[in-house]
Amino acid sequence: MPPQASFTFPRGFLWGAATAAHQVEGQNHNNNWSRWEEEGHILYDHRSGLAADWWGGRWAEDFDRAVATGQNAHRLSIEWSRIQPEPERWDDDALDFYRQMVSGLVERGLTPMVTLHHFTDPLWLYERGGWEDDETPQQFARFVMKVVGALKDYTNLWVTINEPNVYVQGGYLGGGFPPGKNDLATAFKVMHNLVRGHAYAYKAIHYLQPNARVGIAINYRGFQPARSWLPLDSVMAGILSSNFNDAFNNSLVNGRLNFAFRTATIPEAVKTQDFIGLNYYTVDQVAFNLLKAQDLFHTRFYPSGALLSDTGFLANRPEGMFQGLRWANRYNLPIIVTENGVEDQDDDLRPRYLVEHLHQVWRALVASIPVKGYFHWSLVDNFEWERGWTQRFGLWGLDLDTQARIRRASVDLYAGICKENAITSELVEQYTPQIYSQLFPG
Ligand code: IFM
Repeated sequence: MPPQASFTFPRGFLWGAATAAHQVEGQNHNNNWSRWEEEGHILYDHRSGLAADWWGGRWAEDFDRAVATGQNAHRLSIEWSRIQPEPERWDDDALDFYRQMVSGLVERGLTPMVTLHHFTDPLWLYERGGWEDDETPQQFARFVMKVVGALKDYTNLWVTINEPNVYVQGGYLGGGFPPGKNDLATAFKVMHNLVRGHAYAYKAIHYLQPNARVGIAINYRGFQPARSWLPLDSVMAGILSSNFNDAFNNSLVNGRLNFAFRTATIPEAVKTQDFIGLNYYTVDQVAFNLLKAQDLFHTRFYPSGALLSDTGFLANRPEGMFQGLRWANRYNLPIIVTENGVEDQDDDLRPRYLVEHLHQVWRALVASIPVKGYFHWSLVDNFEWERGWTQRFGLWGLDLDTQARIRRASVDLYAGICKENAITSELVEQYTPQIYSQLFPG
């Protein structure tokens, strides 16, 4: 019998999963992603379709599952195109739907965290140029006022914009998101407007709810020089990190956006964050490559021998979680891990990925880094953007034909951790025996 030991988390730690409207709701027909799907840009021509049918009401059963399996929080997002289907029309029924959902979390004892923008834009906004349009930040603030007015009785924990860095990379630097552009100047303009949009939203939320806690969820990616002896690899890794990881959050500290080899001053953005939301998935090796002018002279890859997810999209690099948390701590604010997870249909890697990443969160806590919660991506399999249904990130699997939920072993592993508020040696022995001696040596 192995010795009893545990890595214990602080009392009140938030344990949850994260979801996003377009990925789980289904029946979204009025945003840039539904258009993108219709235009055939998704792998294998997949469509979000019914997704996990939350718009049909299945959110309730998924919240029941979350609470029955030990979670005490949930992060979800609001679909802008439902609340404001046209520039001058607000849909009160849609607002009511979200009111029911968010109060449904509270009734179940789950602390809600609400994201106001998670990749999708209403079609009318998209057709006007989306975040390329300098009016969009104000438009976003109007929408935010509407939502916060409706939901502020149920939550005070808000994420204004999910992964603005991925939104820009995906849509404006050739990453497979709408509108499918690849242009540094436009990418900079969009990033600039996203910072402004966040700042206006921050102020609007605090105006309506003085005790609100508002942040963004940044996608932090580790960039490691592939050859430590080659300065050009380090330079490239530094350029990637400062553009992808630092640019947005730094602008919220000093009011200066340094991105895509351009600079802008945005004084209204200073001090518009109450916590750092960290989405962490993996670390890339970065190599300078003179032949890759179209990729700004670098290649990125995972180290040989790394444990990869089903489609090779992610490598298991738990040490990057600790680095990400150390990075986040430079902003001297409380930190919430707003996403972390792996695509894994058969749940071969997920248990290990989960335990190793949470162990790094625990390490960060021991190093006095103020981590307040962890949201696993995701609760149930969902529509993975340009990768469609090829990637399965859910604790629960989803049978798209029947809408049946499939209980993966990770559900019970995570339930054990949430309920114990700890990674215990018993859980590790039961679910991830292959890393037992690594976690509990001797
Ligand atoms: O599914 C996405 C999510 O919408 C944003 N962060 C990364 C996840 C996994 O790809």
